[in-house]
Amino acid sequence: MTIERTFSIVKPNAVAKNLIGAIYSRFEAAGLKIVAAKMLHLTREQAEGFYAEHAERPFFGGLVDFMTSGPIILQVLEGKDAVRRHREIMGATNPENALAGTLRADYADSLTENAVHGSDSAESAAREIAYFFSEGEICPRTR
Ligand code: RTP
Ligand code: MG
Repeated sequence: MTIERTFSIVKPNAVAKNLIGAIYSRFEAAGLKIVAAKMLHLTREQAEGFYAEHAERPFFGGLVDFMTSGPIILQVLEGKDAVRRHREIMGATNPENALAGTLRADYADSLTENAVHGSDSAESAAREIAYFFSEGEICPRTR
C-alpha cells in the first residue's frame, strides 16, 4: 500500500467543545501525518458546494446549517491506507452505530453533529482536498 492522502474536517460542534487537540492526537497516534491545516467559518455557498453530492437529500439544509454554525478545522492527512484508516478512527456516521473508542462514539452529539468528516474514497479525497487547499498549502513530510 502506497502513501495516500485524505481530507478531514473537525466539525463545528467539536471545535466548540475544545476538542481540536484531542482529535489531532488520535490522528497522530494512528500514524496519520497532518500535512496541511487551516481554520475557516464556511459560508453557505462553500458548504453547499462541498456537500453538493447530498443536495437532493432531506438532511441537506440541516447539514449546511450545522456546517456554517461556527468555525471548523480542515486538514489533509497523509499515511499508508489513509482514507480507510481515517474512516476507521472516525467510526460510523451515526454515533449510535459507532464502535467504542472511535471519534464519533466519543465526540458526536447526534447524527448530524457527528464531530468529524473524512473522505470516503481516494477520488473523493482528491476532489475535497482541491476544494479547500492549493498544492502550495500542502507540506509533504521529508522527515
Ligand atoms: P462525512 O461525509 O461527514 O465524513 O460523513 P459520512 O461520509 O459518514 O456520511 P455522509 O453520508 O457523507 O453524510 C454527510 C454528513 O451529513 C450528515 N448526515 N445527516 N440527518 C441525517 O439523516 C444525516 N445523514 C447524514 C452527517 O453530518 C454526515 O456526516
Ligand atoms: Mg461522506
